[in-house]
Amino acid sequence: MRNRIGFDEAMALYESNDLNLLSKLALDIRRSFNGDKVFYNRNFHVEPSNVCIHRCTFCSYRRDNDNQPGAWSMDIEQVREYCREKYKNSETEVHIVGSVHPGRGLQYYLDVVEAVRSEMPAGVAIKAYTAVEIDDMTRSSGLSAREVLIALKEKGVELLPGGGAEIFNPEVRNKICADKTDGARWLEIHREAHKLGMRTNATMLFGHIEERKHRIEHLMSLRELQDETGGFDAFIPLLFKPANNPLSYLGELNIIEVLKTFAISRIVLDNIPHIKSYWPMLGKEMCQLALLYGADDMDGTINDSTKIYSMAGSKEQNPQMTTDDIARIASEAGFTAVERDSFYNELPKK
Ligand code: V47
Repeated sequence: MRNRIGFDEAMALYESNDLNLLSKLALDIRRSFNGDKVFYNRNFHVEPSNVCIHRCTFCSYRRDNDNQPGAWSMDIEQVREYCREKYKNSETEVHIVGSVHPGRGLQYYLDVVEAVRSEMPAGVAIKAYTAVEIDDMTRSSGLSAREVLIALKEKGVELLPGGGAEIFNPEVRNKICADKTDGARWLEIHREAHKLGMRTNATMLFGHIEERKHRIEHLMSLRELQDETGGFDAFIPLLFKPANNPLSYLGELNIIEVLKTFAISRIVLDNIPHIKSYWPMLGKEMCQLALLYGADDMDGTINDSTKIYSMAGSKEQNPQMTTDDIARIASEAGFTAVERDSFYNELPKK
């Protein structure tokens, strides 16, 4: 049994400026889980709307209503058309994430899943809806989280993305997203999903007003739930991007702290197999560097289908990568890119 790092030790590691040491510790753990593999998949996103009842201060994407400049909302036929446009015969996953639209209830979200399911060949997995969106579906429908999850599963959702976690600490959360699902509820919804046999991811939004201690607490809450259920596949540290949102004045976190945060995530989360280096948000260079600080998964090809990060100022304004680009980024950092499906089964080379 590996010696488990505690809160104080994690804080002490953050203090260290020995990045070589942090990299080595993180790489040892990533190797024990994943050898020298860097996983990726072929995927695209569907973002049905950016009109949202929540007023998260870190969000550059949300709009109040459908009449505001920059707002969009797809009807079901538009979701179908979008899938036909984005699907290039090789994708294995569709990731649906969007917003909590004031005029939509559970039925719309089920219809979106049904539309995606019917447009995609069998075998293409649907990863859909954050715990925040699911929590709002429980409110609009009067159903429990378990009932909503069962309904989504019946329509074809196979796994949940990790969004909406932000920072669990109530004081920080009250300052950045006071009006949405709290940390305890986020964890409860993932626990319910795990009990139903659904795999899920977890995220942490860092680099805004939170402090190191809040990040470590956040990681420890995830570690505790993972001890209980084993249902998380991947953890994604999401770096706050500061353009066009109410927290813009904060600017972007320095790269040293970003890399330390990847390493400490890898070290603390000794029971979550994968750490994702999400390139549409980090940019390709920082994504590559994060591979040397514990990340082993680059997410996917994306095919210019997500706007959350481009609207927040990411370098990747039209995010898309070929599998050759991904293989090169992995190999330049000393790793081997391996295509996976949504459940981390390795796929044969095409
Ligand atoms: O919860 C919003 C984040 C998340 C900003 O499971 C921002 O594989 C940085 O769910 N700067 C949603 N981040 C995205 C999400 C996701 C993303 C990638 C992979 C997976 C996965 C899931 O996006 C939100 C929020 O934390 N976000 N605005 C911003 N300005």
